[in-house]
Amino acid sequence: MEYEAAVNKAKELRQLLNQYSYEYYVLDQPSVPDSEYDRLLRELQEIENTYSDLVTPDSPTQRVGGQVLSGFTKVVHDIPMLSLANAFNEADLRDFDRKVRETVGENYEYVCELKIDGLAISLHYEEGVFVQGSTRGDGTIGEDITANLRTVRSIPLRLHEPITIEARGECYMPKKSFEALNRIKEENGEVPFANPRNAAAGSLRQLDPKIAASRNLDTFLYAIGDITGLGVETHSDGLDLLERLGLKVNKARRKCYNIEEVLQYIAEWTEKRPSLPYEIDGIVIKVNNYQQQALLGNTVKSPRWAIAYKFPAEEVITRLTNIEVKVGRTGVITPTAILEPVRVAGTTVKRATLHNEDLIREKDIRIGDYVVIKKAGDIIPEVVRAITDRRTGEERKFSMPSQCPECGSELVRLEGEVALRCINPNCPAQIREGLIHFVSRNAMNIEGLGEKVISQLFNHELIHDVADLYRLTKAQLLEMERMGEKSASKLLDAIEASKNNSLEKLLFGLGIRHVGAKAAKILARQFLTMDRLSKATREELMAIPDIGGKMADSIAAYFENEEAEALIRKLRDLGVNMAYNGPMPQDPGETDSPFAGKTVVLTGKLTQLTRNEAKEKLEALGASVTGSVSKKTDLVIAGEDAGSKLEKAEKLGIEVWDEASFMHHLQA
Ligand code: 0OW
Repeated sequence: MEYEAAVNKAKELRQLLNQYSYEYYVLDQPSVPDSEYDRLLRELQEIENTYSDLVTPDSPTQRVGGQVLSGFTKVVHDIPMLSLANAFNEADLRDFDRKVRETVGENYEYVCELKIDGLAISLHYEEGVFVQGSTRGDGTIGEDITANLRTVRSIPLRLHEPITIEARGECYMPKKSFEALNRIKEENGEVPFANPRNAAAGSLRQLDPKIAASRNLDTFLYAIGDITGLGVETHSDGLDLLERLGLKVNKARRKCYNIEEVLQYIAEWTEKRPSLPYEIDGIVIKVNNYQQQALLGNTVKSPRWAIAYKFPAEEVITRLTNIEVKVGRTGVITPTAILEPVRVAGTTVKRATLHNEDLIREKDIRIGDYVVIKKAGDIIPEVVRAITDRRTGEERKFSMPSQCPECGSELVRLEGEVALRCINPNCPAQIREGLIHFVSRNAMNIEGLGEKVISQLFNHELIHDVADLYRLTKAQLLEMERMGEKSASKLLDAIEASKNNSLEKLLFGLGIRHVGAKAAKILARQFLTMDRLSKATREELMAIPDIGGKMADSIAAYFENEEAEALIRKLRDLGVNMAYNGPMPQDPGETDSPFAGKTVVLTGKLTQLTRNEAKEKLEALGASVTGSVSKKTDLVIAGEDAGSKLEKAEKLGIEVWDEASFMHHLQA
C-alpha cells in the first residue's frame, strides 16, 4: 500500500478500533465479534510496521508498552486528591446532613454513588489525548503509572472531544479476575492477595506494563480535577460530561433530594452488593451543586460536602471446634480459633484470630461454643462473642500452654505486655516465621518464595537461617513438592536478584524488634551502610526523629549480639548488598497499607489490643507512632475516654478513627 493510502487507512482503522474498544469495555455492548477486532488490529499493526511514522499515541497498538520501568516518577496533584470522612450509621449520616443544611440552607440535593474498593487514580487528557495517569499517593504527591494505566482497556487513549481535562476515579480488579489471579498465585506457591483492592494496587505498581496488562483491571471515574471553564454547574452534570467524553462512569449513581432518599439508596445497595461483579466498601454521598461544595469547603484531609457511608462488618454464626496456638516471628503466642467452615463477605472462613488470652477470658469463649464471627473488609476474621444460650455443657474452657508448642521452652510474659512469649532464639517456629518474613514483599521481596516453600525447605533442614537461602542449589529446590525445572530456576534468579536490594529491605527483613518498614528506611537513609549502623550508639539513634527509646535499645542490643553479627558477616560474604542505594519512592502508595508513611497518635483505651501491640502493628505497617498530636500528625486513633489529644486533633482538623475503624483497616 502506498503512503498516502496508508495514512488514511491507519486513521480509519484507529477510529474504528477505538470505537469498538469503547463499546466493549465502557458500554459493555460490543457491536463486532472479537475476531473482527483482532483482524483490524493486525491490519493496523502491519501498516505501522511498514510506516513507523504513522504510529500515534492513541493507537490501540500502543496500549502495552515494551520497556520495563526502573521506578515511578513523582506527580504533584495541583488540586489535592482528598479522601473521605466515614459515616458508620444513620446518626452519622443525619449529623452530616444537618451540617450541610446549616451551611447551604434548605435547597440542596445529593448524588449517591457506590464506593468502589480499588485504588484512586488521576487521568490527564490534553486536547482529548491521554497524556498521564497517576496514583493518588498521599493526596498531594502520587506516582506516575501512565504506562500501566494505558493497558486498562476501559481507559480511552483519546476522548470523544478534543478537550483538556483531568478525570479522577478508581481503578479496580473485578471479583472474577481477582479469584482467577489468586488461584494462579497459590498454584505457584506465592502469597495470594488479601482482597481485590490490594490486587489492583499490586498490579498498578508493577514496573513491567505487560504484567499490568494481564490483570484485567477496570475503572470507574467519579470526579473532575478542575471544573473551570467546562460549563458544568453540578457534580451530576460533571459525571454526565465524563460519560459523554467516553470515560466509564458507574451507572448506579442517583440524585437524592433528602437524607431519607439517601437511606433508601443505601438499603437498596446493601441488598444488591453481593451480586455486583466488583467490590464496594460503602456508599459515597456528595452535595450535588458545585457552588455549595465550595461553600462547605474541605478539611485538611477530606471534603465537608461529601461523606462515605461504610457498610457494617458482616457477621455470621458457626461453631468453634478448637483453639490452636501459633508462635509468631517475635515469639508471641497467638491463639487462633478453628471453625466449622462458614461463608462470610464472599470468602470461606475456617480460622479466626482470638488476639490474646485475656480476650478469651473476658469473652469467656470455650471450645465447642457457637460463636459470632465478624469480617470487616479484608482483615482476618475475628471472634466477636460466644453464644452462651446454645451451650450444652460439653464446652471446654481454654487455657494457654505454659510451654512453647514448638520447642517446649517455658513461656514468659514480659512486663507491660499482655502477650505470652517464647524467648528461645532457636525456637524452630520463630526461625521459620523469621524466614517467611525475610522473603516477604516489604522485606527482601523474593517472588516465588512463599510460606509453603519456606516451610518445606526448613523442614527438610535445607535452611536454618536467612543466609542459607543464598546457598540453595537447584538440585535442592527440585526436591521440593510442585517445584519444576522452570520455577526452580526462576526462584534461584529471584534469590540472586534480592542481593541487590537497598539496605532498608535487608534491615526490615532481619526482623529487629520494633524496627518496622518505615523505621528501617529512616535508618538506612541515615547511616547508608550496615557497618555504620552497627556502630551507632544509643544516643546517635535516639537523635533521629521517629526513632524512639525502645527502638534504639533494640537496635543497639541486636548489633551487640554476636549471632547477629555472624549472620550479617555470612550475608556480606555471600554478596548481599549492605548499602542504601538511593531514594526509593517510599510513598504511602508503595505499600498498600493505609498506615504506610503515616504519623499516627494513639489515645484513649483500646479494647482489642494493648497500646503496645497497636503500636507494634502500626510500625510493622510502616507507620511512625508518636506520643503527641501536632500538625505533622496524619491520623489519631481514639479509643474510649480519649481526652485532650482527641480535642487537639479535632481543632487541627486531623483525621480521627475510632477503634472499630482502626481494626477494620489493620491489614492481615
Ligand atoms: N471509591 C469511590 C469514590 C467515589 C472523591 C471526590 C472528593 C473526595 C472523594 O468510589 N465514588 N467518589 C469519591 O469522591 N471518592 C471515592 O474514593 C475516594 C478516593 C480516595 C479515598 C476514597 O477511596
